[in-house]
Amino acid sequence: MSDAGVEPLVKIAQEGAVRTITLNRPKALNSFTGAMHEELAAALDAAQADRSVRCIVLTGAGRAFCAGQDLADPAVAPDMSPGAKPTDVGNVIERYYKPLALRIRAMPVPVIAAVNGVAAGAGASIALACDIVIATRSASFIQAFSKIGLVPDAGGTWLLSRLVGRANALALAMTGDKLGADEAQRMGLIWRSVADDEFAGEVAGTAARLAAMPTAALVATRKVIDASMQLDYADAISLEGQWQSRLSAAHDYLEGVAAFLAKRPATFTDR
Ligand code: T3D
Repeated sequence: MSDAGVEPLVKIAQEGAVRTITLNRPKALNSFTGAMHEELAAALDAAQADRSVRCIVLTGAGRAFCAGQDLADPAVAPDMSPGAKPTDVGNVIERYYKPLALRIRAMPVPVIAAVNGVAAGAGASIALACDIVIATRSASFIQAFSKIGLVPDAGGTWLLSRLVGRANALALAMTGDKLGADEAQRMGLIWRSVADDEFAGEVAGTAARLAAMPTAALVATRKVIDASMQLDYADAISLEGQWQSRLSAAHDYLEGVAAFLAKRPATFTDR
């Protein structure tokens, strides 16, 4: 679908220390084109560089979060003409989705996926790459890849099996069945499914709460939890200790302890 002469493909808004980035191709269910990838990368660059940002919310405009790759994008759509060279989808993954997924997991602030509607294909993988996934009850997650002859990508295989175990991961990926938000929460795929009329408040409240917390420690928590998946128990404890050495020399630890002892709210500033 052409986006010529229309609104930005990614909208940016800020409230307090919370930066909301909205995928904005609602007519195509916010599916990814190369151009939308470029705008999203720029939005993440800007959020990373702006020290007033202490939490990012990634969401979608309209009724979907994101339907994955735009299958009609001329840059990636298969050329159906006889004898045409196949489109190498692997190149698209390397060029766009891998940097995006890695980027989200390395952001210097917590990232919330506010899944406002269907998250399909790479759209689901990108939502699951975020630190905390909150979905509206009517939202759903679809491993759409098998229906078009592909494997889950953009980190999908890695994330799915770790989040919900091999049995659930394989069944979701092979069937491509729609998984409702309540069931996704029950399975451990996401943090929380909330009633549609409470969704905006829940997302805003969680984001504001995280933004007021010790950002550097939250990001270190992500790093240690991710790293610990590859470590044995003893090495994970050592890694935790290394981070405690680093964090306990920083402002936020001293402030957190001082505030606790003085029975006052803490003001965290590290990022
Ligand atoms: O190059 C590569 O392939 C790289 C690989 C990337 C990884 C992937 O993400 S592969 C998976 C790609 N995504 C899909 O296969 C999902 C395709 N979409 C759907 O299955 C359905 O749209 C949904 C289940 C997500 C939602 O269904 P429904 O009935 O609520 O909506 P709809 O009517 O199907 O879609 C509404 C419109 O959005 C429609 O356009 P129209 O007819 O109103 O002009 C539909 O074509 C468009 N749309 C939805 N998904 C995509 C899309 N257009 C392009 N690409 C899409 N992925």
